[in-house]
Amino acid sequence: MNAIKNYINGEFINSKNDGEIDNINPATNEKIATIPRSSSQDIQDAVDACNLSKSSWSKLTITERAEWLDKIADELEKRFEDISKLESIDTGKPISLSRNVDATRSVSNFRFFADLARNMETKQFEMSDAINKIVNKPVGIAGLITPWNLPLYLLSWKVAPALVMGNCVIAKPSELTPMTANLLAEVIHQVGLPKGVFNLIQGYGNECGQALVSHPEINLISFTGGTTTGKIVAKTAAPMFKKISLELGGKNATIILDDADLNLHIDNIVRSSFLNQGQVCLCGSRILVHESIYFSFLEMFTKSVSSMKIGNPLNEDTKLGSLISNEHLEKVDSYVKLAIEEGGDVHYGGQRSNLNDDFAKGAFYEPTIIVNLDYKSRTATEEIFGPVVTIHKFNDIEEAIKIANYTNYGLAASIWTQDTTLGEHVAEKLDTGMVWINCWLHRDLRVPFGGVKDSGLGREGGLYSLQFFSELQNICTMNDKY
Ligand code: TXE
Repeated sequence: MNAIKNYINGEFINSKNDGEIDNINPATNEKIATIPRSSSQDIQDAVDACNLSKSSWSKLTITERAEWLDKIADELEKRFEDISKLESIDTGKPISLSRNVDATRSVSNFRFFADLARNMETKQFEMSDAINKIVNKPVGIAGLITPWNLPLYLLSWKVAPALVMGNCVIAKPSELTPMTANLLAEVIHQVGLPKGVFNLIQGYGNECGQALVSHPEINLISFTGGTTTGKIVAKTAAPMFKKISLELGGKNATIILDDADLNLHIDNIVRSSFLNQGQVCLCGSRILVHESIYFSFLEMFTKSVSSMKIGNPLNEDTKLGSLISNEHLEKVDSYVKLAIEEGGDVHYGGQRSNLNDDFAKGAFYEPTIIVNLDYKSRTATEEIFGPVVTIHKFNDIEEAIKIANYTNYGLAASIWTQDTTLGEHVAEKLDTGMVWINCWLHRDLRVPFGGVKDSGLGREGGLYSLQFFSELQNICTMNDKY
């Protein structure tokens, strides 16, 4: 049994209270590890470790810190297959996905931010009689809280910019997916990052997570997770004036205009709905189709969905693995039942998948298509975060925009049309942080990433991350000859 520990001040140690939490493989429902059930005492130890190291770490140049990110990336790359397999076992996602998305992006996140920071220009504003120099100073101690859907992908997305901008880090991954965060700590230990600069605390969100957010010496919180929890985090951090970034839930629209090239795009549209079993905040869970192509779209979409193989996440040809847990499966299934109560029809799927042998107890759920549902219904406006899409007709562009905006979320959307000028016009009318046209999850790491309304606060990505993970100081110097 894998006994995962915390990583504090350069040491792998148990929680002070010796509490433990079981870690389950959701595809088999078997216990695969234990993790510490950390508390505020462990958070205090991590804060003490940061206080011992933050002065020397912040005194390094940005180039020296970028070199540390490169060392971490190189060592992570050596463990590429470990990351892929652990992520698949811990989350239930297909190994092809954990390889191509999770492991690949975890390595590239460190490389990307190392290069970006190295080449960051210092800003100056000249006046007739003075010069203004803007300095990026470290914020101090960064609390990074991450969810279970893309564990190392999202943790590395925060750790890399936080470190390179001179902060010390206390990371708190989801209690459901501790394994690749632990691997990152092993890699960081292996490369010899100065102790206390990176610390990892495992445990429940409402225990050590809450203690992290409320600790007075932690200056910044970067949170990715559910909207409900995001509100709790914001309420705790706001009166302490901590820097905060919240990347929360989504209920994203996929808008199919009447001229969309379905033969070209149908598989990518299916991917945008069901990647990671629909457990990606960017997934398109509401598909809006122009009425003139509704039935031809529905036929092509259903055919493509039904061809996806669901099963053992470690099989190379598996397209759909298990959900994160049986508890989450029950939540997803409750929304399918709600959809029927709200007048919808299950056009495809709609129940737990019956697999045999080792996977009989796994959290497998059929990809589900719901039709004839009012776009104002709860099922069509609340985040389900599973392999469930609702499909709605629209008559014209204005109606499509109205339906797309009819949700409390505002994270992302995709628009499929051969008229990209029209597509960009529609995009600007959507209340979201991000829009893809004729593509989805096509990522340039330099762009701002985040949402509006219940999808969160702030932007990370590229220079937006470097700015978030630093305090700006302006130094205005009068020239002495004036
Ligand atoms: O998220 P939580 P969960 C959505 C999705 C999902 C829902 C809940 O709808 O069903 O969120 O998922 C920590 N103080 N997304 O339970 O609870 C927790 O330990 C501090 C969308 O995973 O938000 C974990 O590390 N921390 C999302 C992290 O917060 C707390 C991806 C996220 O947990 C805490 C995942 C507290 N009081 C879920 N309570 C996305 N945007 O991608 C919990 N945590």
